[in-house]
Amino acid sequence: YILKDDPSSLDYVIKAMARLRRNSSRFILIVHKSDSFRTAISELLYVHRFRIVTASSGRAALEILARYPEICLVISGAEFEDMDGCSLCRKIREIHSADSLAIIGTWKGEDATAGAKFLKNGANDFIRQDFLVEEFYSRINNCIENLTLIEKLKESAMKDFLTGLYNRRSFFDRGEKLYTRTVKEGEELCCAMIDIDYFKKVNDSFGHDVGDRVIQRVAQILLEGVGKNDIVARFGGEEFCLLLKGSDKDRGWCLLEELRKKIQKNAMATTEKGEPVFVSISGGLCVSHLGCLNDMIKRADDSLYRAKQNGRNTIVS
Ligand code: GH3
Ligand code: MG
Ligand code: MG
Ligand code: MG
Repeated sequence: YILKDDPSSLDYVIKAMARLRRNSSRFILIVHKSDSFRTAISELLYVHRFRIVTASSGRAALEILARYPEICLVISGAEFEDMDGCSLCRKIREIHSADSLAIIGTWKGEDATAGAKFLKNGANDFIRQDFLVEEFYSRINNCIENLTLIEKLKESAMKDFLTGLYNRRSFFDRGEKLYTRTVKEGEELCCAMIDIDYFKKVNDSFGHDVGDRVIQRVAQILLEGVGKNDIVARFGGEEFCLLLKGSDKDRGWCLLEELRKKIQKNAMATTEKGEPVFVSISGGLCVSHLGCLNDMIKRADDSLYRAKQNGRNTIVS
């Protein structure tokens, strides 16, 4: 498919192949009743190091999809023993939305309506079975690049830009789930609100950039200090919220004390002149399961308020 006498086309193919390689650990499911078609498609994709799974029927395809959540693209034929390609698309779409799984429909013959049928039933794209290889790769590429873009957008919508921590919105999404899971498992959950003390002074004395770096460093220390089942989020400007799964009052308090001491002891940033910048944090803790996550946050916030009133640089539970 590389047109050797056409340099612009060659250039295009080389670039497309480089892009394909970057996406190369993606799983693709090929559903087709013909062994030879599945083999041919597998080989085309295999040279670009995609990981391939194949199925010969609609039911097998659905089973495989349930088993391999890594699959990001389904290439579906038009007709199987147990259902047709459009029914398969609909069944897939009942479970997997188009922003996490792409479907490309394919068919043999002259049916001019087949492409539209696939699209109407949930496919992202279609290609006739007598495709040009270059067109095939381009369509695969487009589907996967769109998914990658959506993943990046989702990720950046969830994360706080400055610190990379979860933002307030995704804190509530994830926090509610963690809360429910923890209650169900009969474990303790500890909620901590943390606020940097006299942070305005950092900005006023050293500038906003230094202030930003202090926030970043504090965020990093908090993140390093918690376990993999815990949640750390940037709640507001210089305010963080932690959810510690399975931590009772003592453990929560000890962890926060450790974090408080670590932050107080070490410079959180250095100014352009090389001066170290020190800050302290105050923290409020709430341990018992209250009516809901919101109530826990409110209680932790009340404790934080008392920590501030008690002179700051302290943890109140
Ligand atoms: P307290 O001990 O009572 O918490 O005092 P404080 O000065 O830390 O509290 P205050 O709420 O008065 O000030 C917080 C400051 O944080 C005000 C705001 O300008 C600053 N801030 C908020 N977000 C950011 C940010 O992203 N970067 C920087 N550099 N500053 C921020
Ligand atoms: Mg404040
Ligand atoms: Mg503050
Ligand atoms: Mg504050």
